[in-house]
Amino acid sequence: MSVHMGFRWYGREQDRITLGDIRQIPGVSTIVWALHDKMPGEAWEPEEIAPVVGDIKSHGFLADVVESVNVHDDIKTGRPGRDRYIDSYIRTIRNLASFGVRVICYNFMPVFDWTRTDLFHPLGDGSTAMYYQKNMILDDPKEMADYVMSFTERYHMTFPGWEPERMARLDELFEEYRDVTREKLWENLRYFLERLMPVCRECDVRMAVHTDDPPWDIFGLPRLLVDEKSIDRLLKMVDDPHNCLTLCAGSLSADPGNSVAEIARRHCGRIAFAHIRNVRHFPDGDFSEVSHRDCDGDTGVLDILRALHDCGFEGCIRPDHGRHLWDEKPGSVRPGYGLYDRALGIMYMLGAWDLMDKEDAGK
Ligand code: DNO
Repeated sequence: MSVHMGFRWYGREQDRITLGDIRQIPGVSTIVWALHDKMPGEAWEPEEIAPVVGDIKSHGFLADVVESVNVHDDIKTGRPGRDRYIDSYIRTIRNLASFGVRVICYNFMPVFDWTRTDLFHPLGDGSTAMYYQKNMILDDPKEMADYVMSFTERYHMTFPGWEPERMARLDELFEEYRDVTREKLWENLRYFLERLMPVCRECDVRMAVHTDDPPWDIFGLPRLLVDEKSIDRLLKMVDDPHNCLTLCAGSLSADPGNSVAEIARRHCGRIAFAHIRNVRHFPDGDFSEVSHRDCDGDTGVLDILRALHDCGFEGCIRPDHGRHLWDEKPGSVRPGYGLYDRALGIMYMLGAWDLMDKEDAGK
């Protein structure tokens, strides 16, 4: 069963890694891409999509998975402006579909996307990785936002979900989310998906919501997609095969109570996209990202791959954050998205997958 292996690429302007570099990693069929200079809420136009898809295809890759089309805060908070932004989201879906895009990853996290307290934490072997120190994420979101944004300022590197324009109005954003309880956020997600589904059916595009990272509330903001129960709720709430999940192994497994392999088995048909990475837990709730190798962390990478393989998963799998190795230093690498460790992660996953294929063939 051939595996559909992806690699996230930030585009010619924003990534030092080239499509030619990625070509040299065995087994990559799909470039996971986005128009990284678009603000949430802006429609992606055909003339902007065409050159990127053309570039990707001319290197022999598929361009059928997009990560992410970010969702405007008015949609998440349910403010009156939301319909206008949903209309422009729908326009983006249609435009992407016309270029063969079949999976759109997005998230529904309030204010912040992924959250870490150290982007280059030493691992003891000379490499660094992203790290989350729980007691630093308590009351003051500013400190953490300033830390992440200091990389943007110093190295002119913007991170999806951490748009400087949004971070500059952090107080206002927190104010907008003040009355958005967990139930309201669920309701707003339902409203958004119900408006999208007819277009997704028509264009055969699967919306794949990313699980929340980390999978718990931060700074008093509710987070929805955190465990098996909440994923059940999402998929039942809008029970359409185009309402799907991005199974992010590392996000879910930051909570030791989650079994990602079980979630994969339970919902295989509704997982449109899988992110595989590994985290190591510490007793105080801190966690560190580590190599993709199963025994280096607590995620259960091999069990997850086994679960996906057993259920005939045919969606795209990509290595997720990697460590920063060798010459990858702040400024020269996008945190979590260096070349080397993700390439190693791919080889590890392909090794496991090929072996499972071989075992099955011999049965
Ligand atoms: C982090 C990523 C996330 C993801 C978004 C999806 O590296 O996994 O930023 O792309 O949450 O919208």
